[in-house]
Amino acid sequence: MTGPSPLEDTDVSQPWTESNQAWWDWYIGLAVNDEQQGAIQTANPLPSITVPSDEAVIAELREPYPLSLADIESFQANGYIKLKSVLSPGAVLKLRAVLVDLLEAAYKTKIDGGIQNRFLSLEMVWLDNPLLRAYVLSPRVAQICAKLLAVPAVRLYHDNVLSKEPGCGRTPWHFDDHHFPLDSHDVVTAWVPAQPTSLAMGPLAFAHPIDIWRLVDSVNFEKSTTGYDKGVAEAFAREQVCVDETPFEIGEVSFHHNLNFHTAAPNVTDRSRVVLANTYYADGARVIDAPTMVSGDWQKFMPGVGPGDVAKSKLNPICWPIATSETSDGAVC
Ligand SMILES: O=C(O)CCC(=O)C(=O)O
Ligand SMILES: [Fe+2]
Repeated sequence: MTGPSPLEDTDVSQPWTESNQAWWDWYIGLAVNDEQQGAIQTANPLPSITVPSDEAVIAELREPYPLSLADIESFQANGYIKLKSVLSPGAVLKLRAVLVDLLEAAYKTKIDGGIQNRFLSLEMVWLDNPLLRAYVLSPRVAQICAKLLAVPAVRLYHDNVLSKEPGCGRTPWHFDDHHFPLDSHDVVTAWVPAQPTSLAMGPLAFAHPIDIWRLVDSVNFEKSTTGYDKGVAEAFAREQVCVDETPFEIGEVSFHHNLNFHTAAPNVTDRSRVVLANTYYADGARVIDAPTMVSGDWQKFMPGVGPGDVAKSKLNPICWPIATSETSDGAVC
């Protein structure tokens, strides 16, 4: 059987023309996985607590988070930080319930064991759901992002509901600079797990410090093989790069820079690993001149914005600082 030549396989210049879900199906398939994955384990029960009202959660999502100078310095050195208690346990369980309902409706399956081995996604969920809008446009989360990046204002790029179903394999090594067609390095993703996330569920794992991307800059991206994931893993092993692969306790959220390299292990539990991953960027950033297929369905997230334009559509509200009538540019926040 003959596949594409190695040279053709590195050509990603064409745009992505399918859905965001098709993008994830393709992308997850680029990860190396062990032939024999361990047996599916029973996940610990979700904590049994009273879930707060919508109003209480919305108020919580506006409260400033006590971020320290050491947190900011750590993010800037390592390209990521994991922060505890960004959300209360009740706000996490409420998020999970809403996301599970949406996923079950969209995929006509039961989450937690209905579909096996897949990585399901949804995006733009904040547009139709007032509660999710509060999570995605959260001033608490966006202020953390602005402070970590040391920029005065951040906009939303997009939200992404990511559900790694039981039995789904690894997320390939990558940095998001490949994915987001922005000309800026002031870009950060808040990865918000919607349950406590054990090692067996495949928590996001981060290589550090931030500049280790240079070690793998010459590894060619291959669009139909596991070559890139393998090449990055081998280079990191050779150079003994440190990887932070630790569980997320309930309410813990990670923030990763678009130069940070990250991966995630398979989910070998019987519970879906549901996450809300929201990306924010410094106000003023532009779209790059030549987005690629790795940028996925980016135009959906910025209608009317073309290559080279300032990245500012009505779907990219400024989330921090909170808009006042004087500062509002008409975008919804
Ligand atoms: O959830 C995952 O496994 C991958 C997520 C990711 O790469 C991201 O949010 O940047
Ligand atoms: Fe990523």
